Amino acid sequence: WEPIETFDFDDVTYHRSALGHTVRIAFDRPAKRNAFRPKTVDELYDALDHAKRQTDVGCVLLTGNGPSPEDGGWAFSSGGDQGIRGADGYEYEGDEDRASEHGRLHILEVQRLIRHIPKVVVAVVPGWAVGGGHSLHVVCDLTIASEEHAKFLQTDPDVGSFDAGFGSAYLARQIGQKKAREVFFLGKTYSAEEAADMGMVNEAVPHEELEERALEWGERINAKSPTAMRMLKYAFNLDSDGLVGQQVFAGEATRLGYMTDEAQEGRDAFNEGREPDFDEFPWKY
Ligand code: 1HA
Repeated sequence: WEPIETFDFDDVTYHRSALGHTVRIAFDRPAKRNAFRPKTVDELYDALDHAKRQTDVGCVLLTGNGPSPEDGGWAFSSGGDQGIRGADGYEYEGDEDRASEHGRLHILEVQRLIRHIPKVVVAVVPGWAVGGGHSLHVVCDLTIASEEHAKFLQTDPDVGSFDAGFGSAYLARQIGQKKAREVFFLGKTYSAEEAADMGMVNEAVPHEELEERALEWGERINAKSPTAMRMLKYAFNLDSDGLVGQQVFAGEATRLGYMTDEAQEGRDAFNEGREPDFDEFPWKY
């Protein structure tokens, strides 16, 4: 991995694979099980947005650094940092420029970015995926998890929180209504293998091989047609994203349309002040 020097992050690391076209974005608060605070979310958003604009990158790995220097524990993310949760959201701590801002819940903006980024986002889960961290893995296109250390748990209602969007309703589309309700209502902890059996994890792999396997997935993904992959991701999203899903899919259809001689004739005719001549373009069936 080679570090991407564009940013000076504290809570997130951002790397690019030396060989291929995969980036690795990781929570970097291992002593707190990679809980996120507003600063973490800002950095995560900036890294994802930067990755989005790299036209030679097809796969983003989202993971959590570890182990914890305190006790050796591993985590993907334990969700919102409860220590800085204020009355109306998560507050900027120790950041004088932003300390006056109201509480934030903008991890939801990161969820939307993961949904809309025209690349495959893989959750690489080396340990705990809990609360808002669990919801993030749910939103990712694929999840690969450590056989030994990954644990999946929803604590939202234990701390008086609820992801009533993708974290719950989209999870139900992945694992079914009864199971999704069990995840939230009983708050059981599931291993990687159990989560794979439930359909919310694609593969459980030995911890030592986790990143290597994730990189292999990245290489497989990067070898495919970017346009086909983008259209497929948006097709999968469409029926759970409503009109926004249609808008995103339709935007890509428009792009494909713009690339035709037919659409370019329409543009050229306007710019040249003449009537468009579409005669050579068939009404295909
Ligand atoms: O639901 C939402 C949202 C919904 C809508 C819109 C926006 C949302 C934004 C966020 C969220 C949420 O994420 S709500 C759910 C918040 N997260 C939690 O309730 C999980 C809390 N953590 C735990 O349950 C456990 O720590 C753990 C199952 C993840 C790990 O347990 P373990 O291995 O026994 O470790 P533990 O000793 O508990 O934790 C290690 C250290 O990490 C502790 O600190 P220390 O005592 O060493 O100083 C612990 O306090 C800290 N830590 C862990 N998780 C968090 C945390 N500190 C702050 N916030 C955390 N989430």
